Amino acid sequence: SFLKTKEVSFIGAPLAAGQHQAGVEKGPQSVREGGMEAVAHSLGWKFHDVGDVDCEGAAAQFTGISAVDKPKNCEKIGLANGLIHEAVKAEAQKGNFVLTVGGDHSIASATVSAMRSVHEDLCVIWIDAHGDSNTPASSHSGNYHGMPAAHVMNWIQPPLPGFEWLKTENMLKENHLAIIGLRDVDEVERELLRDSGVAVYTMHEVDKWGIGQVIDMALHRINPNSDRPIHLSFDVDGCDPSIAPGTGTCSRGGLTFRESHFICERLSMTNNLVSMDLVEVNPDLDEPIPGRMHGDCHLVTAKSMTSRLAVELIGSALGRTVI
Ligand code: NNH
Ligand code: MN
Ligand code: MN
Ligand code: MN
Repeated sequence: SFLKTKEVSFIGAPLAAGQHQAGVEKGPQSVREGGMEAVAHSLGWKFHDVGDVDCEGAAAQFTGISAVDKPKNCEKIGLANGLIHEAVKAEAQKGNFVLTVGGDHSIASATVSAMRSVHEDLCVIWIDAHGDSNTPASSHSGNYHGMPAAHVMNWIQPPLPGFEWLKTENMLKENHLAIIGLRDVDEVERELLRDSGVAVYTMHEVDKWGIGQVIDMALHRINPNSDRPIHLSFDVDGCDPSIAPGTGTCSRGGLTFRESHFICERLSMTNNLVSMDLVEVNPDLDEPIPGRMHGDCHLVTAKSMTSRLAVELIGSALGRTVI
């Protein structure tokens, strides 16, 4: 294994400035309160809660007018992400499994580059309804959470203010990234992805091949000899809104409950998974769990649909099996 310990480092990354819906900063607390530590313990992991990165405090260091109009909040996100990057790097260097809970998906340029700085050969599975591969020029919204994959592959030039910590040597090669679950991609973003070495599996491929084949194909592309450490960046909006309503940009026709779990289970079974992001859980937009709808693990205490799904998915990535 690429891990030196059987310990999870939980990093809360309550960043919300990469999109416009309030509430996503409550994601880390909802996962904590949802029983994450108890679930990790039950699976044989020690659990180290690093606490929340002070994203607000970091962002407040920047006052005045941004040097760029896209992405919105560029310097603020850059400063917060710099702290997230350092926190992830420090935990990864201990040999712990690094679990970063957002916050919006903006944090992934910080987590992926941090993991890359520790593991030269890192490959990444990115679960999302969206491509997150916009550049400031291709983005309609200007929201940075639609850009972190592009950024961490070095597609954004010139360098963004606030991101001085993001070094070229920690960026990800295109052929080390697979994105699964896509169904909402912007026009120019589509061209960027088509012309790239990124392995892209939309919901059409999931329907055609089944999720089992899709993950095997994705792993074959980015990790052909099964000798590379794997980072999972899981945007909960990759899941169907019927199971994950509590997120800012819902898109119909997403991954089912079992497909979502299968991804996490399958990656856990590789024994190469070293880190995971679980992002875009917005407790303010979430819906209650119908009273008779039982979960499969009594240790999960989350009270609403998407927070509960988040804890359960992380449990699967940490090795939970039925028997
Ligand atoms: N592609 C759109 C944009 O760039 C939407 C991105 N929204 C996400 N990404 N939630 O995961 O603004
Ligand atoms: Mn510890
Ligand atoms: Mn995303
Ligand atoms: Mn998304």
